[in-house]
Amino acid sequence: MAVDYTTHDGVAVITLNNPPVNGLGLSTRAGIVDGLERAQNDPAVKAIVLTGAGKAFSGGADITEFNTPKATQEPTLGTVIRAVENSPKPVVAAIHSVAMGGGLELALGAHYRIAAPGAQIALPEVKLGILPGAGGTQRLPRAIGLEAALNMIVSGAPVPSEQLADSGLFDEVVEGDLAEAALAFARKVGAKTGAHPKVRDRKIEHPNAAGFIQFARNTVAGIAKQFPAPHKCIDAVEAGVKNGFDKGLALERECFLALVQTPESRALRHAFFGERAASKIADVPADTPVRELKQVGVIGAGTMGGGIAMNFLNAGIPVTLLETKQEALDRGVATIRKNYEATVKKGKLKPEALEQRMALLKPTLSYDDLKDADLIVEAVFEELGVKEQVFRRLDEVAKPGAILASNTSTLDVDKIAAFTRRPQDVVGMHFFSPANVMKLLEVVRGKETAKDVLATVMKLAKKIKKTAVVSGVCDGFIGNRMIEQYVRQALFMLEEGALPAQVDRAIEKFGFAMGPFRMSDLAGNDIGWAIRKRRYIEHPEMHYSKIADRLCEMGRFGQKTGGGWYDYKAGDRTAYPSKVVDEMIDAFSKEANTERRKISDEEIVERLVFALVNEGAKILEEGIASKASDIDMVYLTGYGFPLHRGGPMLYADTVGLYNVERAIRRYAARPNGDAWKLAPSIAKLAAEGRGFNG
Ligand code: T1G
Repeated sequence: MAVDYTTHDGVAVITLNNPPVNGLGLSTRAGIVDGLERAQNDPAVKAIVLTGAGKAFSGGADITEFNTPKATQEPTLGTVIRAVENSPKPVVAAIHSVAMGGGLELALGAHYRIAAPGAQIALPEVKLGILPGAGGTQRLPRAIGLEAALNMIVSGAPVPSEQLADSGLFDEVVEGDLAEAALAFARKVGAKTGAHPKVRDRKIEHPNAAGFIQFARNTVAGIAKQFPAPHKCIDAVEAGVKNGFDKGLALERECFLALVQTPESRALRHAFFGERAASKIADVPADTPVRELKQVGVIGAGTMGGGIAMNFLNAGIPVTLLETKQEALDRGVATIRKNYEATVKKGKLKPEALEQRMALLKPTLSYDDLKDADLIVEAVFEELGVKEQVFRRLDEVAKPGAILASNTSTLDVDKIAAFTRRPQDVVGMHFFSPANVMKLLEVVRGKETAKDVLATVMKLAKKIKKTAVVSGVCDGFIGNRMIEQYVRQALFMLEEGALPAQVDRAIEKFGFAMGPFRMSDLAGNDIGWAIRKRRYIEHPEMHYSKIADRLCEMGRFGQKTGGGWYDYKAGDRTAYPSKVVDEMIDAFSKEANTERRKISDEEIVERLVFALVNEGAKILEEGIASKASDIDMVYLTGYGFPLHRGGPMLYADTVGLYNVERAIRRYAARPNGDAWKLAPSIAKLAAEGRGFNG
């Protein structure tokens, strides 16, 4: 049973013991009810303490049980909380570390609550696309007031327990030994006669509840366009304010059961678990010893090198930043300082923290200064010859056991490793620009990369707050290899009848942060041009529309040249549709003897997204990515894929691989259809009625 029961001089202690975070799964829920009954039936027991073993009081309902029979099997959490609340003997919840979601709702059912300082208190359900489903929308407003409760429920943000010390939530916030304090408190209340206080009996006081709730609705309307849950949170709280506890509870339950079935909630839960699953590598045991990582070297003080260096400085790790020329080095250091100053100006960084971080930065022109680094990340020019020089030099200078990482975005990490006598210490760490902002880090595993190197880099990624996803070695790894197929389709559609603004608008309506043409104008159309030129030589069989080359031949590289797919005005980043480009596109279709046709938004979205899905399926087939959720995490954290759709692979599951397959076969039979080689796994999974994510 995931619950322990002990007694101590008249106090029964029910301890949740369901690692890792005392999720309130079925066996835990049943264990609590059993413990309560044992306590009621023991005349020596005068009071009951409810507490959690390990690292949490409770992290809430066991979300691995969602959408399984266990989730709604009795005793449900509602039943458990009613049993706690209706216990004739007083129940004291003793909270440490984490009381979240159902865990906090359970504590709210107790008659008393005491907490250690520093505990994270939250109702984060909204971040999973649902709402508190065990009375949280009714009890929390009665415990801490309407405003504080609604803020916590709609944001899902944790609040430290000491901040709630005077909120009416806790009877005591105790320093020192929580267990002892809980026993003492229980003995005290156990000696009392008469009824014990229930949160549900308190009133929700507010001078203008209707006004505040309307204000909350207006706020949510602005920020939660794609997500239904925040609105339902307000509905449930409002029902309790207007119609009383029981009616509010009934609406809460109704909303919960509806929300847990929504694709948005499935997407958010998928992202929650996907983030955690990404850090696990099947053949690298979780307890693999990691290498010491006290200081880092970064080679290259350009945009990428500077951004990469900031990640380590932000985590308090000293960085030696190497450049070949003093003025490039000075420029790089100045840019890092400027970035921090901008953060200070926004009030997100204290001035003294800026100086602390800059003090950790050691600029140099000499490789010898890298000799003590535990990890060296190169971010030099994306050309194999340049990488070769750097890695041969590192092989001489770096200490034994130093991890040598390349930030390459397209080159072969195995070839780079072969420039050294220590390929086992070489790994790819592909950051995304701006490197100090984007969460995604592709960790590229060479065929000889050592397991402890991977374990060390994955642990470091957590420390620098990156979502690290392991990729095998192939051209473009996971993200860029897929985006190449996405861009191919975008270009074909221009040839066939669409215009840049229409394509961007359609995919941005689907939820992408930025469409392919606005994105290309931002990144620089010349970058894609260089890759295509390489592609034409290495893969002449890969048919590309040459329309983007025509744009580059016009010198229209994007924002940096004042014009790309769109026109731009000085100092204004707005993308204005360009007459010149539209005419070029028209002319291009004529030269290609392509009869331009109207292309629907639906076709645009299908061809762009299924191009990602199809390539993602091949990446899984080849073992470049180990799981579909890894591919989704790459797209959610590095490519602006809409979170409410859960990533390309989950989206394909939502559409149904049967339908994805039919669409791909349809496009394969049309002009430019040679770009569509259906991934065999899509047909196989579709035939079995399965998806990528089970
Ligand atoms: N259920 C199942 N597993 C969970 C879990 C949960 N609620 N929370 C965490 N885990 C797993 C996680 O997958 C990971 O597993 C391990 O615990 C450590 O997590 C009715 C219905 C609690 C603050 O949304 O915010 O209650 O990878 O790496 O950084 O109203 O986990 O080790 O195998 O994040 O110390 C509401 C979600 C549920 C809380 C701990 N509760 N969890 O952070 O560890 S819905 C939540 C967190 C609900 C009721 C409704 C964090 C944490 P593995 P971790 P951490």
